Amino acid sequence: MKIEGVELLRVHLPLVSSFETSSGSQSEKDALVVRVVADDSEGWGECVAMAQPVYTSEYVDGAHEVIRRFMLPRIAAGRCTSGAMVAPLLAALKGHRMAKTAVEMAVLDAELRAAGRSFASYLGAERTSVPSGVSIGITASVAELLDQVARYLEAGYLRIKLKVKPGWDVEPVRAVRERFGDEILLQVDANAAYTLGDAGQLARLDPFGLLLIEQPLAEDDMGGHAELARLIRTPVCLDESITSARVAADAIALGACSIVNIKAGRVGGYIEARRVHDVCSASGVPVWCGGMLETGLGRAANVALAALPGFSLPGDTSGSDRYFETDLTPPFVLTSGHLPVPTGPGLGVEPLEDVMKEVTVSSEWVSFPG
Ligand code: OSB
Ligand code: MG
Repeated sequence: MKIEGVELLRVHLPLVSSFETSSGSQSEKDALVVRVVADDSEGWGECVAMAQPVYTSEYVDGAHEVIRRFMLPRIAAGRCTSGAMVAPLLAALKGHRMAKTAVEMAVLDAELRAAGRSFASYLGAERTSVPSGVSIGITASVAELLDQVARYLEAGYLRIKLKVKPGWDVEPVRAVRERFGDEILLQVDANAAYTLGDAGQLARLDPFGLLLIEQPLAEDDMGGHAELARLIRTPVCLDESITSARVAADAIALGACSIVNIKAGRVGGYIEARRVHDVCSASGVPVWCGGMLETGLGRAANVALAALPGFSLPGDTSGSDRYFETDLTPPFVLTSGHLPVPTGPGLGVEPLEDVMKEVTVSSEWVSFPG
């Protein structure tokens, strides 16, 4: 495979409903799509960086800039011919893991399409479908939250995740348990909105039998999470804090988490995500696949990742219609609460040409020297 050039596209997709977390509200998906064109193939990547640096430090305009200015020249100069070469070629660049992931994903897709091999097979997936959970944003009222939970349970979602923040935690959790019972799989995600001083308040969630609490404290507060884990009964799961397989191993050794949310974009690639999975599996730590409101491109890769054997909890791998009226790709549709793992070469899905044309707001072509 010889890469001839890379197209960087920006697509704007309205969300079916705005998504509110402890760090703000979002009503549109602004995605950076990377299209690698090789002599014998083509590949697609999606950058999950959000419009603003409120989840992690990356943001989509910054990712676009760092890919164009620093990453593509290294990929070109390094005569990159495989997905596995991307991370080593970009290793001298610090951080920017979501940007790196998008480049790796596109190169890997091109490589695998040419080889007739699926992402799932490459990553070592063992399942043909994955159980789906749904992440529900903070709502204006408890009544509205209960309506949403009812709708998603009816649609077949196997696990509910509620976004929480100080002032919106025990009350919504209690309301959901009272209305839908103790049987439903329920977890919460704080997106780092608490401090260790809130341990008493977080312990008030103990009676509700939550699967886990995700990222209660700051990204860099490993010690705090370890201390908190000793003070509450709800298992602590880390999201933002887990930036690599090495960090995952340290977090587990420290007792900062007993469950890990894996997002490829957050750890710098699907290959590193597999390493996080391997590290956690070796320690008996369950993992699940997080999400970043991906289009069908990122969703296809996530579903393949979530089919690895250590992903023993339902992920934030929801159907396309939970996010978009019209997805970039043919939609992912839930069947009995599961999404099918694509089996075709590479991602197994491609953007729909007419949809792409409709939602693309800019594109640029970066030609690689012959
Ligand atoms: O913290 O898991 C998170 C979305 C954007 C950024 C961070 C998070 C999320 C979600 C939604 O919870 C997951 C999804 O459905 O894609
Ligand atoms: Mg999270």
